[in-house]
Amino acid sequence: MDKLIITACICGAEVTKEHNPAVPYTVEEIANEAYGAYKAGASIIHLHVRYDDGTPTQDVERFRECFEAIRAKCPDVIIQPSTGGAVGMSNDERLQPITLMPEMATLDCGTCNFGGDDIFVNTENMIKDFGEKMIARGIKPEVEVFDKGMIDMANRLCKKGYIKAPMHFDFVMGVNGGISGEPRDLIFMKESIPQGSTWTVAGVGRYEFPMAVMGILMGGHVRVGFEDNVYLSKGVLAKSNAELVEKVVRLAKEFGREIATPDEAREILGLAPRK
Ligand code: KMH
Ligand code: ZN
Repeated sequence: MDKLIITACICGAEVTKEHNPAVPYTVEEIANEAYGAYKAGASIIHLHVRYDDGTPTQDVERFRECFEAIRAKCPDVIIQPSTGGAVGMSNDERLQPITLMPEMATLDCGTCNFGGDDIFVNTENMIKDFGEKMIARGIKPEVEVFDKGMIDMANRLCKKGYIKAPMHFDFVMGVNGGISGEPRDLIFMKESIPQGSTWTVAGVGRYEFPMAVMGILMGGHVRVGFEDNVYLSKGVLAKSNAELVEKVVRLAKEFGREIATPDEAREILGLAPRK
């Protein structure tokens, strides 16, 4: 089995300091949270950024500042900006961070309800456009899927050349509007991707650690962080993203799975070696 790649989704666009005061907003807070997660064992930072008041933004200059601040503290970590941004953002707004030529970026492969009246829009043409733009820049997409139908969409678009094989999937499970995070759901998702793909699982809320354990056991990879869940255990807020990563590292060790460094993650994912 490959070593375990841990992705830390440190900030997100929806979670706020009201949910957990440790959610980072400022560039310094974001860099510190990224550094803590990296020291704990994360090799990928899935990055959303905020203005100082907590408003989510896809502003390229804010991303640039955060990239620089993170790289100053953890030069080898893989930074994976979001192209999902926040519900309601335009395509151009969402795509801004890919102009910074990151190694990876998210590619959300379908539209879904996102709680209440919110709809996270990703039409087929949007996915094709985002996919083509990533191919043109040599960016490896992290194919985010919130339901099984989105895997089917990614598979179709891969065959048509909008996404390069082998794909790397992120099964986001437990969003209010997507697939839930039961073991049978993860088995179904994993069995629906093409042979040779890699995958990670992001369990949302109470699904975070059960899905992490399943991911560790099934040979996948794991995403944790405040974007998905703010609790270390039932009713106990995590003090930092690092605490969530540390818990995954402990679980992985219990099951004999070693943790990948960023360079090992690059190799597993087929990214170019760091210069
Ligand atoms: N904030 C969500 C609406 C991504 O990063 O690509 C979308 C999201 C997905 O977080
Ligand atoms: Zn995200």
